[in-house]
Amino acid sequence: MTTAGVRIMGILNVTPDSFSDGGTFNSFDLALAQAERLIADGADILDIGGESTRPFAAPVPLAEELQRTIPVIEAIRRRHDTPISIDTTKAEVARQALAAGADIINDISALRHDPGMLDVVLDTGVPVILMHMQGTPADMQVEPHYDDVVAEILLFFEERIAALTAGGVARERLIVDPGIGFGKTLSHNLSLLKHLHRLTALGLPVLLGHSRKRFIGELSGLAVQQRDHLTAIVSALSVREGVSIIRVHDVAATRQAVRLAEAIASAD
Ligand code: 8Y7
Repeated sequence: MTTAGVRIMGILNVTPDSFSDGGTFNSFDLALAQAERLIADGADILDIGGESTRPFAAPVPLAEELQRTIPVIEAIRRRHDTPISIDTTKAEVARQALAAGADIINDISALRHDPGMLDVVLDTGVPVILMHMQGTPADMQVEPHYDDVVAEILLFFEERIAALTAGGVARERLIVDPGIGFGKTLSHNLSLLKHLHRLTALGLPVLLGHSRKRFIGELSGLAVQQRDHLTAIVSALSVREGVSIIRVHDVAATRQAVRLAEAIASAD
């Protein structure tokens, strides 16, 4: 089996709500320092987001999201060539982020939230990550239900891919992501991880975003800051399932896990 070229996306959250002074100056410096760390650890892509997408999170106003993300993208781009993805569901944020030097759109709504997003994709031709989510961040963890989670997510992507290619988007620009934790119970998440290879049948790169997520806490009892070693194990397993991009907080541990999984996969 070949696993060549698995890429690691380092997570850069710019969400000042976690700081007591609420100041964006503080979050700007912290974000830049974190970006330097992710790049030094070997991130292939930086995913920059200014919109909290945790379950039950309140939406972030446009001006606030722009103020959080655009200066950080500009500052990173002045210093580094590392590809940047903009984690947003808003067309205006995506447009300004791309103008500031971002290269990829990471839209957790799979281009369903903002009708203007399609034009941004058509105008710029950048790659787009389409993530599956049942519901919205505000209600997604209220009794998620599927008859067959893998089949339904495959169908969701077939429909999204058909709609977007009919709208003029090149199929080769699309990346699919099952959206671990977005409107899924523990057993839904585990089924998706077990059958991840079935998503590769779409013929598009698959991205996995499992880092430190609640399903790991549910299985282990570990707090969020203590989940990086279990995240790395899931990363190694996902390499065997054929994923192309792994979205994580701890890039250094992921790099080691991917190298190990690739070495085993390429043995005689
Ligand atoms: C994902 C994501 C988050 C994911 C993609 C977290 C922004 C929650 N998760 N984007 N974003 N896939 N594509 O815990 O799984 O990181 S936010």
